[in-house]
Amino acid sequence: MVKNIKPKKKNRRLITSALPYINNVPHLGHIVGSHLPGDIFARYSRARGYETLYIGGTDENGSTSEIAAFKLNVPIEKFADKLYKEHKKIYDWFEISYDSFSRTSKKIHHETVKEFFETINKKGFIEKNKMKVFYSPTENMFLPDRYVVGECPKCGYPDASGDQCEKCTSVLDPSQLKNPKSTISGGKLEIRETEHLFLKLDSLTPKLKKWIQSNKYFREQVRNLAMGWINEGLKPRCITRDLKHGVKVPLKEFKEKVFYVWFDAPIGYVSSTKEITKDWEKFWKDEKSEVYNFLGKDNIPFHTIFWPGMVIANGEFNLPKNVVGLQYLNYEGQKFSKSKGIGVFCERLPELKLEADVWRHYLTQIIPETSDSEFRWKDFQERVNSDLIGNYANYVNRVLNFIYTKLDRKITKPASKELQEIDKNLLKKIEEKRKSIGDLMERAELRKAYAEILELSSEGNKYINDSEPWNVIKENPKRANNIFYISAFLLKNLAILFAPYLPKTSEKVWKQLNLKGSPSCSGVWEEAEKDFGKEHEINKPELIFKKIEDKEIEEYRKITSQGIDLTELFK
Ligand code: B3M
Ligand code: ZN
Repeated sequence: MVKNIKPKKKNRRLITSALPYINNVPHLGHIVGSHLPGDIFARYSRARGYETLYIGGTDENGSTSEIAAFKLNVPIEKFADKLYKEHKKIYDWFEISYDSFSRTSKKIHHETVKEFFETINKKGFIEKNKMKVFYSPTENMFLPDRYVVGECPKCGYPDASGDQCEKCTSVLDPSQLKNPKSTISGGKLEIRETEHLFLKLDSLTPKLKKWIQSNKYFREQVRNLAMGWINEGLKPRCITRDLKHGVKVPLKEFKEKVFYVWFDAPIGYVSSTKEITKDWEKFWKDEKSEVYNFLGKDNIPFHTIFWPGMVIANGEFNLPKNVVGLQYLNYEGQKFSKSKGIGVFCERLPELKLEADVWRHYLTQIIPETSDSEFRWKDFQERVNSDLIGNYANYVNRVLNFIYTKLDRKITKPASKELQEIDKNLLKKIEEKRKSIGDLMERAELRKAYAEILELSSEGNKYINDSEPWNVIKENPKRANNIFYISAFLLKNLAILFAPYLPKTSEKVWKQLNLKGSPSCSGVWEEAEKDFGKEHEINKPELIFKKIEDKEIEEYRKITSQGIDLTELFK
């Protein structure tokens, strides 16, 4: 019925979402800021037949987790075990389809970091140098990164931490902060000089610059941010810290130090891959393999400068094909804050008894792809009731119910000469949309692609309205059959196109259509062009979603604004 799309030889894809720190349980901002877009892209890549691995894990080293455990007076290992489970539970609930979700506390990771470092060191990209670091007389220790807060020298934000200002995303050295204080005692700090290891980013600049400038896929903001750093002039960056907790530096004179968390964490992508397949090198080093990173705004400098710098210095790994940097999500015009009860805290979501797909549907539409975006309950309700239910679920019901009740659950393939103009137009539109949606997905423009899929679903509703099958069937049952053969063909296409976004819903539609296999299986896009054959019977239709009422929204808001206090987890 529709022209064949030629299958082409597919590359391999390795997709990552930023490894979350485990100092807290994730909120919706974390989900839309990397896990959900990474997941949608991974599911899409599988559907297109790419040999795909979707890689994640928890970032457990460095001062962030150390401080969180310290504040609760819980040993770091116990703390990390618990928080890992809480994170994993939430990503599973959201149907985030990680092929590997590892931990940077694992032995395999420590070994991988050591090897990676040794290669860079051998190649001459590491140097020793002195660095000014904060020393706290009260605690009698050096205080790196998140142990120090102060004023950002670039934008004046008063709560910048030692390694980065969260507000303007500037990467800092702790000694650059103005009015620095200890986050533990609030006490004043002294500056002392100690010896550290540095990655020679300055000498990696030409290659980094070439990679950034020649990358066709980067979004404007990502490229501009990265070029901003290059233009400012890259300096050697310190990769060691005076901490106990982390990956030990494999050099005698540095054995009291650990690696800076942003040195070991990205290598976590590699160790997490290693953990699940002996073929990990195929995914990382083969030229037919593409790496995609999904991450939040504050992680952009690390994924466009620091980690690619490490990759270039190492010389054996592929540079990412796209670094998909997402902006921030706000909540009803404010910043998420667990302590102030502002936001939606994921650990409470299962209590609402709404399916994950309802959330995925709304969250997709507010992925902060090009600018910061807003979560609004009113908007949530409207978009679920109008787009998901009024448009898509309505289409599903109309098609399946008509076939089941009026056509004795059967559809028969129309002969080509029976096709009317209106049918041919719809078939053409399906083909065109599949192409444009595919193009958007390739560039990871997931929000736009989703809007196009919803539009295609509207086209389906319009087609049914315009062809008036409820009248037609009285005089011409054969014509009614033809209308629904084509409507069901569109529904099958929608199930495939929606599957990366609404995986469970697509499974249901697939079953009700009585199709074999799954709308999420590898290479399923090739199936989209195939019709149902000469004759096809569907299964009994079932309602897929329920409208959200005003009073429910109020209840949801109340429940989800109260995140679980971490102390509760350790009682
Ligand atoms: N853990 C930052 C964050 O959670 C950091 C990402 C690491 S990705 C290699 O936002
Ligand atoms: Zn700043």
